[in-house]
Amino acid sequence: MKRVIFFLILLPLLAVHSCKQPAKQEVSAENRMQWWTDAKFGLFIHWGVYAVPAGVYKEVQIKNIGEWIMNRGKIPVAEYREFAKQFNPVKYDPEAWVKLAKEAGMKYLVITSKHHDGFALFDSKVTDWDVVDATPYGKDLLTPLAEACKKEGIKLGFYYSQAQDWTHPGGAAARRPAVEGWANPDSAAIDAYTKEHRGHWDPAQEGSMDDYLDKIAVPQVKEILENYGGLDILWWDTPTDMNKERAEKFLPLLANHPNLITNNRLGGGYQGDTETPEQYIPSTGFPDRHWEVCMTMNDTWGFKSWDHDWKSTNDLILKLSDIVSKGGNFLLNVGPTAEGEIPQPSIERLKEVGQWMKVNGEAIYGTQASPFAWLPWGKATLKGQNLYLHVVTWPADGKLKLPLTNKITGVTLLADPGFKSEVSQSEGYAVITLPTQSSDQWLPVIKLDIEGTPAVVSPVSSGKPGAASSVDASASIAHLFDGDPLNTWKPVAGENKAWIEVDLGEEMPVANFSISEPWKPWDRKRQDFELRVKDKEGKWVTVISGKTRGSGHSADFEPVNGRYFRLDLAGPNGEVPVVNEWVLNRAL
Ligand code: FHN
Repeated sequence: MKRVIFFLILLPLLAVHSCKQPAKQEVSAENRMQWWTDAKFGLFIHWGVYAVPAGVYKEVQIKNIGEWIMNRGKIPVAEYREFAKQFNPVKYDPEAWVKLAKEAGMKYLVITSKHHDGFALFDSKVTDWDVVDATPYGKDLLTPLAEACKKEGIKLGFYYSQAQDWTHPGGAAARRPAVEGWANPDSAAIDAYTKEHRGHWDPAQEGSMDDYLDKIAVPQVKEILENYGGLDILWWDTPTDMNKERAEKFLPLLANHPNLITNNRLGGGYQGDTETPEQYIPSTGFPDRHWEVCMTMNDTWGFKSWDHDWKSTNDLILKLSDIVSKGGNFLLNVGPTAEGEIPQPSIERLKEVGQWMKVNGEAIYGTQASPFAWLPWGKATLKGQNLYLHVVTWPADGKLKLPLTNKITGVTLLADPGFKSEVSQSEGYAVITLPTQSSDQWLPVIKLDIEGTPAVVSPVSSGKPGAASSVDASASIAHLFDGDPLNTWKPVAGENKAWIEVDLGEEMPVANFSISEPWKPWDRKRQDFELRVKDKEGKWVTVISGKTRGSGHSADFEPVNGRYFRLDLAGPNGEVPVVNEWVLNRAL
C-alpha cells in the first residue's frame, strides 16, 4: 500500500474542546439560541396511535422501536387506522406532564405532533387522520399542553415528520426488509413491492411526494406554527426522499418565525440550528455548532408494552453530565401509553434525576464545556469563575488531580455544604484532598472558585502531523486532528483494511483514545480497531483492540509511553473504514 504523509499546520485554536460559544453564527443567532444553550436538559415525548398496539401485532412482538410498528410489521393503512379507535387517552394530564419535566430539572419539551405514521395529535384541517377526527377522545392534545408549558415556564417544541408519512398518499417511507419486523409469511412479496414503490408496502400509500408536501406537510407545519401560541422549537425528522427543492417548500413558513429553533434533519442540505446525535454521546463536541443528544430511557421511543430495558437513574445522570461537559444538550424521551400515562419507570427516573438536579443543577445550567479534553476520574463544566468537577470515580486515596494552574480560592461539595477540603498546587497540577467516601448517592460534584480563565487542555493529538495507508480524494488526513467531527478521513475505495498514524512530537504517557465516526441514525456501523504504539526498537505494540460502537468510541487504558501511535482499522461488511476525528489524551 502506498504510504501518504501529510504534514499539518498546527491548529491550536481549533482544539477539540473549545469552551467558547459557537463562533460562526451571527450575534442575533446567538441571542436566539441563548435560552436553549443555557437550558441543557429537555423532555422528548413520542406519543401516537402506535401506543395502542404497543409493540404487538397479530399477537407477535414486533422487533425494533415501537413507533415503527406500522412499517416493521408492514401493516396495511386501513388496518393501522383501526388502532385509532382505541386511542382514548382519558388519563392524559398535560399539566402533570409539564410539572414532571420541571421536577426533573428540564427546561423544555418536544412532543411528536405527527410521527411517520402520519397521525396528528392536533386538530388538522387538511386531514381526518388526527386525534380529533379519528379517535374516540376527539380533542386536540397539544392545546392544553401548550397552555401548561406557558403556565409553568417550560419552552415548547413540536416534532414533525415532514417527509415520512405512511398513511397519506405520496408520503415517503424508508424501505425496511419485512423480516426485520417479524416472520411475516408474505415477506418476499412485500419486499419485492417495497423495492418498486419507494418503500411503500400498500397501494394506498402511492402518490406524488410533492403533492403530499403541498397538501399535507406544508399546511400542517403552518398549523402547528400558528395555532399554539408560538413554538420555541420545530424538530424535523428523517429527510427520506427530501431534496433542496422539497425542503424549500417549508422555508417561507420558517421565515415568519425568526426565533424558532430548528434542527439539522429537514434535508436538502439545510443545516438548521442544531446537530442531533441520536442514541449515543459523541466522543467530542461539535465546534461552531449547537448540538443535542436525543435518547430513549429504555429501547423504544413510542410505548411498547414489553420493553423493560430501563436505564438506571445513575446512568441517566452520568449521561447528562457527559453531554453537558462536552457542550451539548440532552433531550430524554418518554413514550406515554394510549391511555395517556407516562410509564411509571420513566416517572421514577425523572423524579430521581430531579433530586440530583436540585442539588447539582448549577453545575449543568448555563455552563460551558469542560476546558479539559479528558479527565481520568470524570467530567467538568465551567461557568464564569466556577469550575465544576463531576467525580464519576471517587479517588480511593482521597486525592483528586487536575491539570489546573489557576489559583483556587474555594472548594465546595454541592451535596455537602459542611465539606472541608485542602488544595495543593504545583507543577501545573492542583490536588484536592477529599474525604475517602462521597456523600452523594449519585454523581458528586465539587465546585471550585478560581481566579482567571482556565487554560484549555487540548488532546495531545490536536493539530499533529498524521499519516495513513492512503487517503481518498474526497477526504483529508487533516480532518482527523482538526477538532471537527463533521469532516472525514477514509482510505481509497476498496481498501477495507487501512491504518492511520500520528506523531505526537515527543514521547509522553498516553492513557485514553477516542474516535468519532460518521453518523446517521439509520446506518450505524461498527469497525474493527487496534491501537498500537511504536516501541524503542521500532516495533508496533498493541495497546488496545476491539470493535467500535459505530457511533464513536472511547477507551481508557494503563498509560503507555510513546511518540508514534497507529490505529489499524477494518470497515464493516468489506467496506472502507471511516474516521472523522482521532484523539489521544495524555495520562495525568
Ligand atoms: O425514525 C425516527 C424514530 O422513530 C424517532 O422518532 C427518532 C428520534 O430521534 N428519530 C427517527 C430516527 O432517527
